[in-house]
Amino acid sequence: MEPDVFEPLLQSVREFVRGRLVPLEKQVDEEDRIPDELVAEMREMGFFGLSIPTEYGGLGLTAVEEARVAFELGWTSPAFRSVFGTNTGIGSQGILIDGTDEQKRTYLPRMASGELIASFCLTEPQSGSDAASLQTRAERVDGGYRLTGTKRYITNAPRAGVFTVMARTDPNQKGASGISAFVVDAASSGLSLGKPERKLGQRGTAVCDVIFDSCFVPDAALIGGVSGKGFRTAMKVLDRGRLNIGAFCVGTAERLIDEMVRYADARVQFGKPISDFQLIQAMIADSEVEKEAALALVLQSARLRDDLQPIVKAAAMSKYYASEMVGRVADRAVQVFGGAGYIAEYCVERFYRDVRLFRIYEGTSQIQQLVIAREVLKEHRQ
Ligand code: COS
Repeated sequence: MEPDVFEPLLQSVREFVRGRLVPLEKQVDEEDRIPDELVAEMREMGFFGLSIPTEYGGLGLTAVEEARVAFELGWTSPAFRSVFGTNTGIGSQGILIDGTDEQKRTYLPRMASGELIASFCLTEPQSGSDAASLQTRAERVDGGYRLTGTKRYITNAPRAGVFTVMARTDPNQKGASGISAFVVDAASSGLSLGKPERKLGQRGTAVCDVIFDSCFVPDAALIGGVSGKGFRTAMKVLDRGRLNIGAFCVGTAERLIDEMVRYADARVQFGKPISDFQLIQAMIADSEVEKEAALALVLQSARLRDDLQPIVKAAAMSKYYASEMVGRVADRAVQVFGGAGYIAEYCVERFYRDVRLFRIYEGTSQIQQLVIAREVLKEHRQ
């Protein structure tokens, strides 16, 4: 995007986040739902199509531009982003990266407009970090496949109109090669949803099981029209998703530092604002340094992606470092607030709960470490 188009867009996102979303954070946390009128406003702002190419009706942002938008969005509760985050991320990317032209034309424009919510089904009750061990079956039948199995903790499933589903098409291949990816309509017969989960944080984000009971999907639903490639599709989708989570964490850390500083300036103990005390300053300094380091890492990784370079290691490093970083920053924010930090009246209590998930979903910190180490070992052995 031209800077004279992108910069005003970024400014309008910032104003919407700070003026419209921040005042609703507490309500969303308490009611565990996003107001409908807000979803309509997000559609108007183009949020659902941030990363979807313009030819399919999206804004077609580059990875760097998307990261900069995520820095702004990270300023507020992650529940708001979850409304459209699967459309710009893991719900649409399988089709975008590996889908056929027809699949792209059929789904992406409606995802970009927000008319259709997309969601991503990889995790299962017995398959989390070991994604290649998934057990959901896709049996070949006349004209298509029948899917049977349960997908667990699926973000946005209660709102979704379509799912990207990873299922095993070759029961003789126990690992990654036997897995294929499908686009499955939420209205398909044999597809049902579990009850919405109650969670530690990120209230307002909708999460539940997606259950397939001999659910028929036509041949046209196979992503890319080829079987056995679904695991790789899922991994490519996650590479991109991880980069985005890293960016979002940077924005949240910025917000937490802002909260910390404002509180420390206002709170008086021992006759002066606690921001005058060096032990408080140390927490602010450490948070700022780590946030800036994460920001640099995320932007560098996004540039690699824009240059069409491999981002497996860069995306894993961004998510790993930024999610751990924001966990530490949230912890310090609670500490600076003292007793108030533990009270729900203050937003740091909520952010402390919300950021915990960043170290888990789209690959735990331990999986990121494993991915990073594998890549480093490969590079050095070469
Ligand atoms: N991009 C493209 N292809 C990839 C890839 C990537 N990022 N990562 C792996 N692959 C390919 C590999 O090249 C390999 O292909 P070949 O058999 O042709 O060589 C295949 O996929 C299997 O990869 P690998 O052997 O690395 O699989 P593992 O079972 O060892 O698993 C991890 C790899 C652990 C990294 C993977 O299962 C993972 O990311 N787990 C976490 C899952 C997750 O993030 N879940 C979150 C829920 S979704 S919100």
